[in-house]
Amino acid sequence: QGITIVGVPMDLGADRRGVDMGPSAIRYASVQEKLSMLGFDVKDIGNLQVPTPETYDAGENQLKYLSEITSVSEELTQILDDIVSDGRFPLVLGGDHSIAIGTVAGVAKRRQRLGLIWFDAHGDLNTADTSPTGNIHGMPLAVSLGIGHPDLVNIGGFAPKVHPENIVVIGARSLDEGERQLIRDKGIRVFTMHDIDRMGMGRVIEESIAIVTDGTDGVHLSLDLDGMDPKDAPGVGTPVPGGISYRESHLAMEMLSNAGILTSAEFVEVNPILDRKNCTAEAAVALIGSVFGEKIL
Ligand code: DIR
Ligand code: MN
Ligand code: MN
Ligand code: MN
Repeated sequence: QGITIVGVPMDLGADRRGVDMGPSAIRYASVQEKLSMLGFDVKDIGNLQVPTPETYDAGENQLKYLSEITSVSEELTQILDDIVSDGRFPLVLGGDHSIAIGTVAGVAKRRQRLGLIWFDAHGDLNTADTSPTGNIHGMPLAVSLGIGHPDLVNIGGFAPKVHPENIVVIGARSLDEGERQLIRDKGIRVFTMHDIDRMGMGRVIEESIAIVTDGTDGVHLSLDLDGMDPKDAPGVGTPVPGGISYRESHLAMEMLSNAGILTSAEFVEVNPILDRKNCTAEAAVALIGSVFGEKIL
């Protein structure tokens, strides 16, 4: 199968500069070589053009850079839709997690029902009303559910992109009060670090696969590197201790690969300025290897 890589050097959705260099850092860690070695036909179409924060006014405090993020998201939606139409697997490199608004819109466009795996320390379920920061990278999962500012919710011309019963969040350990409320109201299955400790990652992924494949015709993986423990992935803007270990994260990817359910993926929030010798980008590429079938034996 063919894989098309697209980079989104977005850093308008988060407070820390440097995450715009994430796509370069992941490419430098040899993502294309890894996938070619695994036997895939890989095409890298380069980066989207993203406005530089210094050039623009952040605008409304509770939705910083709303108009810039909206226009990049619309463009990304179109590009993703084209990749899916070509029958290729889209692999998106971020950039902060606000890019998921466009990625999810693009991969949901031609599907009846999309399953969604959200690997993250955070819920990304805030709205302008509940966000403690006004940063849009804390909002993409809510937006994909059709909750939030209409400009974001209606990207791609349809809403919602996903239904609560086909979503799992894996690795949560930092949730804001409004996010907890939304999780309860919508009945979203959140596997917190507590659940991962108690159940083991193996069972978490078995249950996750059942949820995201129930009545769906595609599954997207949105992987925020801050879901991993900061000891293994220090190059992220909002690290939270007590995360998913290096091996647990690989077990998750290996099981998803064996199940053969994924139809698109994105790896976000890699910030090489905050990193230790590019090890977070290297962890991302190792995880990408596992997603695409790399085996130990
Ligand atoms: C926080 C942080 N909940 C916010 N979110 C992050 O700003 O909404 N998401 N870092 O990945
Ligand atoms: Mn910024
Ligand atoms: Mn996130
Ligand atoms: Mn996060």
